[in-house]
Order: sequence, then structure tokens, then C-alpha cells
Amino acid sequence: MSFKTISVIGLGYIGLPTAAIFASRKLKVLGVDVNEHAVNTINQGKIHIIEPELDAIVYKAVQQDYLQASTIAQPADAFLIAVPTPFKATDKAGAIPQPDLHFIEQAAQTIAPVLEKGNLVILESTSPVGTTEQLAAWLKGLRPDLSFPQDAGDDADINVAHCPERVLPGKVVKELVHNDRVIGGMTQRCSERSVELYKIFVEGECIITNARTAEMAKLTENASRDVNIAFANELSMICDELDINVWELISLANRHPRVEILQPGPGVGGHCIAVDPWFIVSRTPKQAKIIQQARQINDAKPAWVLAQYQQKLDQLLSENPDQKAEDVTVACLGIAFKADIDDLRESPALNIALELNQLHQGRMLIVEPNIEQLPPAFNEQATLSKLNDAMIEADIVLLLVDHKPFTRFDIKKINVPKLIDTRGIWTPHHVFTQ
Ligand code: SAJ
Repeated sequence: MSFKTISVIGLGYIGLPTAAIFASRKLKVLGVDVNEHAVNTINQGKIHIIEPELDAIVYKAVQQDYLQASTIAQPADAFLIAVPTPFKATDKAGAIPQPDLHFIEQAAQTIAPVLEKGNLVILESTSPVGTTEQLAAWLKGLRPDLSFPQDAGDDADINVAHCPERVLPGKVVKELVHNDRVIGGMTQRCSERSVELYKIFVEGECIITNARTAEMAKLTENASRDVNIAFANELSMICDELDINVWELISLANRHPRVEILQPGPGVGGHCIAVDPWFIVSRTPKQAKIIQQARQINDAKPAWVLAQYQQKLDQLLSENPDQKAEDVTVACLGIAFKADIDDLRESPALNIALELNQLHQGRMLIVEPNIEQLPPAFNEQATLSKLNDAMIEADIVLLLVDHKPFTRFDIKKINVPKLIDTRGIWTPHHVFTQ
């Protein structure tokens, strides 16, 4: 085996599981991160993120001395870069968000001093088309003594490839091993060496293409999901106007053998699907019309949910003339970005709850079974509550995330005065099969 030592730059939701799985296959792995807390936690055999099965793998890998973390890079046979690729904040209304590649540039600066002839550098971070070539250019600028694929082709000292991660948060350990892997080398040799590396643990197929196509493939996967969810969200708003149960409608339409509509919700969250489509739009704004429209539809869904709350509040107050707005208790069920995880980053449910925390004059109960305390951004009007208590006490319930404890809850045993079910788990369907 030509790979004995591996370095993973960025020990987050992708980098840490990848580093741990390589280490579990008895390769020496050095994980590098700028976050000292993450580095110290990992070196104690613990993890700083929540991901099923990962804690045990990291514990064993650190105990057996195959996995180590550091803030400083060391020489290795292969370097995998798994750092965030966010977009730049913009103040201009309607402006297309632009990708922010500074973490990748920093990663290039981190590894450049320790690069050696024969090394393989893989960019795993989801990236706009052309980023792998940009990474190779940055590395060449920092190490003019080495040759790179853009100039030396298959004879280059350093091989560079893009192999995008495609794992689903919550199922990362399983999907890392079993998913097929797209391998986009800057040359054929870069691809072949990357396949050799991933075959150490990947049981899915490793499919070779070029770096640009691999970049676009990853963006296409997430944009395709975003467009499909936008279609479902648009249907939910159409159905609300037409007094049709959208979940019943979608389940009927999906009985067609060639129709597969996703589910509406309170908006699209996470750091992938709500971000990556912009990488396509920012490069090709004139062509990427559906992709941009889908982003706008999904981003506008939280405001639509808040308008529903206002409608329910007005109804409640007109039905109960003695009640004032400040007497009304509202409950938000779920603030994570999707079901059964604790991740609140880029969560439409969290944004809705925070907005309500400003708008609503009465008490606010937040039910989030996957966290221990509320984020500090909430004011004292909001309290973290148990599901049963919130269901009994609330006048208006907003179901924002389809966490398992919510789907298991028997809604028939409670009379919620006003319910906004953004996930359709408590909305009765009228579909009878014979
Ligand atoms: N959502 C809906 N309706 C649906 C499905 C999802 O509203 O029918 C919402 C979720 O609630 C959530 C958001 O979309 O807010 C994103 O959730 P997700 O489960 O669709 O995706 P992520 O962001 O957890 O992971 C995605 C995955 N990509 C695809 O399924 C194409 C994963 O495979 C990628 O590796 C990951 O992005 C990534 O890292 O890019």
C-alpha cells in the first residue's frame, strides 16, 4: 500500500469521520484544525460534534494511536481538505451570494510548507467549478520548487483531485463507507491515486471523471434536491389557497410510477442544500434560472409560516374577545435544521422561533429534544419545555421539525386550539385504499 500516513485538514462534520475511518483501517492519521477545543477533545478520544457511531470509532482510533489531532500540519502521503465553503454575506437586496473560498486558501497555506514530492492532495469540500484548479494554483504559488498537474500533467510531483463528500448528516459513518464516490482528478494519474486511497475504506464504486465535472456533480445533486423541495413548498402554498391537503396530494401524485415529489417544510436548512446551489448561480446567473428561483422560494418559506402564525393569532383573538395577545402561549416544536439531529446551523425552524420570540407578546415554549439549553439569542419570554407540557399549555402550536418524539405523539388525545403543522405529521389524510 502506497499510503501510510494521511492528514485531514478540517475536523468538522466530514473531516473528523473521514479521519477516524482511515484510522480505523490502521493508517496513521493526523487531523489538523484551527479550533484548539476540537483538537484537545479529539486527543482525549472524544468528539465535539454529534454524529451516531462516530464517538466509538474516534475513541478506539485515538486509544490505539492511529488518530491524532493538531493545530499544526506535518508531512504525510496524502492530504484531504474538508474545510467549510460558505458564501460571503451581502447587504444588497437581491444580490447573488458569492462563494467564500478563504478556508481553502488557508488550508493551502497550512499544507504547502510540508508538501513533498509524491504527495496526493484531495479537495473534499463542496466547491464552485474551478476551485480545484485554483487550489493547485495557490499551492504552486507557495511551492515553486514542486511541479503540479496544471503544468506537468501526469508527471507532476504533486497530484491534485476533487472528491466531493456526499454523506447525509446523521448517517455519515454508514454513507462514507457505502456511497459511491465521484473522483475528479486533474489528470488520469491524480484520479487513479485517489481511487487507490479511497478504496482503503469505500465499499461503493469509485467513478472517475475530471475535477470540474466532479465539482459540478456535487453541486448538481444538492441543487436538484433544493429544486424538488421548492416544488413541494410551492405546492404547499398553492394548496393552502385552494383548501387542499398538500401531503395527501403529494402522496397521491407519488403513486404515479415516474413521479417522486419531496416534502414541504418550513424552509430549507443546513449548510449544504441552502448554500451549494448559489455556487452554480454565482458562476452562471443568466443560465441558472430554475436553480435561483428555487432558492428564493425555499428562503421565503419561513416568512410564509410566520404569516400563518399571525393569521391563527388573529383568529384566536377574535374567537376569544376577552383574551389579549399577551395572554396567548405559543409553542415551537423543533428548532434543529432537520429531524433527529441537534444541529441548529442555518435552521429555518430556529429562525422562525427567533423571529416569533420578537413578534409574539405572550409566553413562548420551545420543545427541542436534542438540546440541553436554548441558544442565548432567545429572550426570557422563551423557555425550553417538554413536549407534553407544551401541548397542554399552548394556544398556538407550530410544528417545525419532524423529530421522532413528535411523530410518535398521539395528537388525537390533545385539543390544540390552533395548530400550524409545517411537516404534515399531524394532518389527517383522507386516502383510503381498498
Ligand atoms: N427538506 C425538506 N423536505 C424534504 C427533504 C428535506 O424540507 O423532503 C429539508 C430538511 O428539513 C432540511 C433541508 O431540506 O432543512 C436539508 O436536509 P437534507 O436531509 O435534504 O440534506 P442535508 O443538508 O442534511 O444533506 C445534503 C445531502 N444531499 C442530498 O441528499 C442530495 C447529503 O447527501 C450531502 O452530502 C449534504 O447535503 C452535503 O454535505 O452537501
